Amino acid sequence: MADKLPHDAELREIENNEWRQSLDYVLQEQGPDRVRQILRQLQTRAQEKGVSIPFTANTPYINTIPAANQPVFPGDREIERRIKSIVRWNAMAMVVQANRDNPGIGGHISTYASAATLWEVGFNHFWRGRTDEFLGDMVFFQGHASPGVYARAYLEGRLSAEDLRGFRAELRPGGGLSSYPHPFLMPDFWEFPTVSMGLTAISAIYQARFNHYLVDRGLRKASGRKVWAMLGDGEMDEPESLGAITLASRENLDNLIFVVNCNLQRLDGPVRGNGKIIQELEAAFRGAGWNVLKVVWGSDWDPLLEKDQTGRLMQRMDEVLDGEMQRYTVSNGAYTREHFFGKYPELLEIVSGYSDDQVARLRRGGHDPQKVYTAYRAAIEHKGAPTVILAQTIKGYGLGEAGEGKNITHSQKKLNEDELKEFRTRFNIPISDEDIAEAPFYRPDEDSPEIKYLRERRGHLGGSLPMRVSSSHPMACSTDELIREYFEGSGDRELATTMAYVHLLAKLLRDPELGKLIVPIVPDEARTFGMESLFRQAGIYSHAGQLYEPVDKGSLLFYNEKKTGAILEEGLSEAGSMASFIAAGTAHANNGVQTIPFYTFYSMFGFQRTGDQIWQACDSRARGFLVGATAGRTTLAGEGLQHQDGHSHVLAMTPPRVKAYDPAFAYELAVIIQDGLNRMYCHQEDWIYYLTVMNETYEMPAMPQRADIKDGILKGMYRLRATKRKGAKAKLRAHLMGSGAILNEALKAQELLEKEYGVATDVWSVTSYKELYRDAIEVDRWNLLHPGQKPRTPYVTDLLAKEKGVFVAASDYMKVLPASIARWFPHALHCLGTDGFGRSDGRARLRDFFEVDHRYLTLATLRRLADEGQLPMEKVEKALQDLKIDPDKLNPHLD
Ligand SMILES: Cc1ncc(C[n+]2csc(CCOP(=O)(O)OP(=O)(O)O)c2C)c(N)n1
Ligand SMILES: [Mg+2]
Repeated sequence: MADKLPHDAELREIENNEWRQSLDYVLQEQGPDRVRQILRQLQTRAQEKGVSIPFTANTPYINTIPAANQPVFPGDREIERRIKSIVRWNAMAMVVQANRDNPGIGGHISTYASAATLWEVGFNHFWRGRTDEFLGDMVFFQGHASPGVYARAYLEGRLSAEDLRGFRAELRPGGGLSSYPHPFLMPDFWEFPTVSMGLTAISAIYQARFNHYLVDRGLRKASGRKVWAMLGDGEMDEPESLGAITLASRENLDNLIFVVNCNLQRLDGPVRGNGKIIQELEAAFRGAGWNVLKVVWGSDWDPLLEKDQTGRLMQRMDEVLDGEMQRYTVSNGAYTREHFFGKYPELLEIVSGYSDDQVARLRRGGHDPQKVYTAYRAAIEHKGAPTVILAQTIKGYGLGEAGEGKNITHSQKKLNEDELKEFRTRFNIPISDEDIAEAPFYRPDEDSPEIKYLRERRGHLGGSLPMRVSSSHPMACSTDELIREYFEGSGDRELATTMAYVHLLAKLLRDPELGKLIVPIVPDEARTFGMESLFRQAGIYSHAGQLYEPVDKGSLLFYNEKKTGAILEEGLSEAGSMASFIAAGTAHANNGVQTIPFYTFYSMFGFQRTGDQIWQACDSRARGFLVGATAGRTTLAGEGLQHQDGHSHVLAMTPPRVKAYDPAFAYELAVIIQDGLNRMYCHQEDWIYYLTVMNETYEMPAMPQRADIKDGILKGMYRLRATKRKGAKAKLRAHLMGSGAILNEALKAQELLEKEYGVATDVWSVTSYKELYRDAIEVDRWNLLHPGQKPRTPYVTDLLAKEKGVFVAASDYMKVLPASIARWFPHALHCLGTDGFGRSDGRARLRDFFEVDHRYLTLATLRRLADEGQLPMEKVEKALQDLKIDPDKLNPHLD
């Protein structure tokens, strides 16, 4: 309603004051809970009377914890500021030196410059190191701010100046420091690879949940460890950053703390120039049930807020856009006075006693140790929910003209002499004008107050971090009995490899030694793979237990949630499941216990969908089994284009620490899983085993009684069934290589070739093209580098050395897979495969469409024989007709 008379406005102001004073009184007399109660009551009352209160998940744009509630800062502010300045200098100098020695080598200055206070308060007061009794807090450091971690490790005496000079020069003699946190490259130092933006947040959430899981399963004692994720505000745009936050609140993960460094910039420019990233994130996290702590303004703003009787300053803070805040950073105090405070006369009034310099120096919350300490303390004390701290900072803080707050600052790698001087002077680093151009590192003496203080603080917190220690104990290798039954075959019972796998997994879970370490992980797909039998046996993990009676309680395989459950049923989240796989697969290092993850997923949604996390798992040195189920482009019938996986084995070629197998029979599967257990858990090798299993049922044969079989399975190929034709009957010779379910097509083709076409045919089972390829390139490399020595031969070449005839390979994956090893065959290899998009249809028609069934294997064999001049081409033409192959059919590669 518009004001009718001037005194209406006055009356309203009096009324406002009365309400405010009442609130102040209640707060003072009865505390915040009572205030909350009354406000809720008033809200309900208003709603009853038909007054709708618009929903807002936001609080005003001020610090969540008011100055009056701040704890006393326990440290020595002055010494901590000195230490921070020195870390800042060295972090900057590392990048400058690296780019001077090797122009264009890259690195980041501005990110750590903005995060320094957020990290130093953590290092000095919160982040606990690893001791004999306590495994330490887990800190995920924002990847491209790594120079800050290295620079601190230098002051702590963990790295030398020479080490710092090796930043981004890992291949120099003696090695160097990796650009980003890579446990694979620095296994004693980095714990969590973080630089693929977005993966940090989801990894930290599932890690925090996994830490509870270990306690609930009795594998570790509760210790109060915290998981800290230091994130960038631009990084929060990645779907994985926010995609799992409801899990953290649903699981009450009060052991988890996110710190988002809101420097309002990403790589190209502002994160939200036209809005406010802190408010946007606040709403998202509050909506998800997190404890949100905003650290927006530094202490210098407190007296201004106190003076702000009318609420105008708060209003202005709410209004101001991030793009404008960034503008104030690059402008002087007069500009900020005019444009920020100048919008309302009463604001100009409250800074009237401030010089322009003072206005310019009004600090952002994330650069104020008191404010940061206050938030961190509240975060570690908060119970029942995870906490996110949203701290406003300035990107490139301290770089001045060289980039502070500028849009180019992310890419700033060099500072000229004047800029170095300015930086040195601003942070008071004792480096002379003569030396400045070199940007030398600076470390105070061992007995200086700074080094003593820093050591005392880290000593108090249990030692340095990050620090990676692989500390679990090797297991005994005694699985022979367990897997023996799979060597015997299934008789006339038809099984799918998925069934054999689930059967074996169930046995492993029952094993007295291994069972407690097995972590079955599955997205919302257990029933698809026939894994529901494990629900009852192993239980589905739920910290809360099962608070309801499941609808299928009466059935044998009821939905069985329990606190000690082993299965991580992650719902429909392959990304979440991968994050759990990494947490379980790295427990040997990060939790001192060797859990064994078996992550079973729809194979199409593995390497294709979460390939970056699989890469991250390898970098993390995770160990475990990835099991792509319902695999094979033509074996998974009906599902069509987005489900039928005919390329995961090609993608599995890419991560160096992945072994990939495409077994056809239960005994092959068992041999491979046993090898995985032996290597990873008995011999402590860092591997990930990828296995594809299928849902086509057939009789599982017994393992041939030959000494070379196991070795062949693991090396990637063995002769499964040799021809019975000998002598004159074996003039025409062929070898068929089959894998997975397509191996059965090769066996069928063998019969056809032998009976109908008189070709003596051997069938070989290829369990792993990747293993064959890896071995062959190793041998090639060795030969190249050792010209004076007797050349070695690859396994596949040795195996086929005496074989005559033609060679044809077929799998349910792309042709490039067998083609990858073709050049080590004694003769040309004809490759069949499933390049192209899948179709929804039955197996027989799919195999015809993709040209991988026994008919095509037969045709390809005859064609090769004709090409070699051993058969007239007319025979091939005739066979094409006999086999009912239509040469004008759709082309699966393109159609
Ligand atoms: C998935 C992914 N995409 C792109 C990059 C390249 N990259 C590195 S840092 C960065 C910007 C990060 O901005 P922000 O999260 O705000 O961090 P800041 O440096 O501002 O602290 C980009 C795009 C990456 N590391 N990961
Ligand atoms: Mg940023």
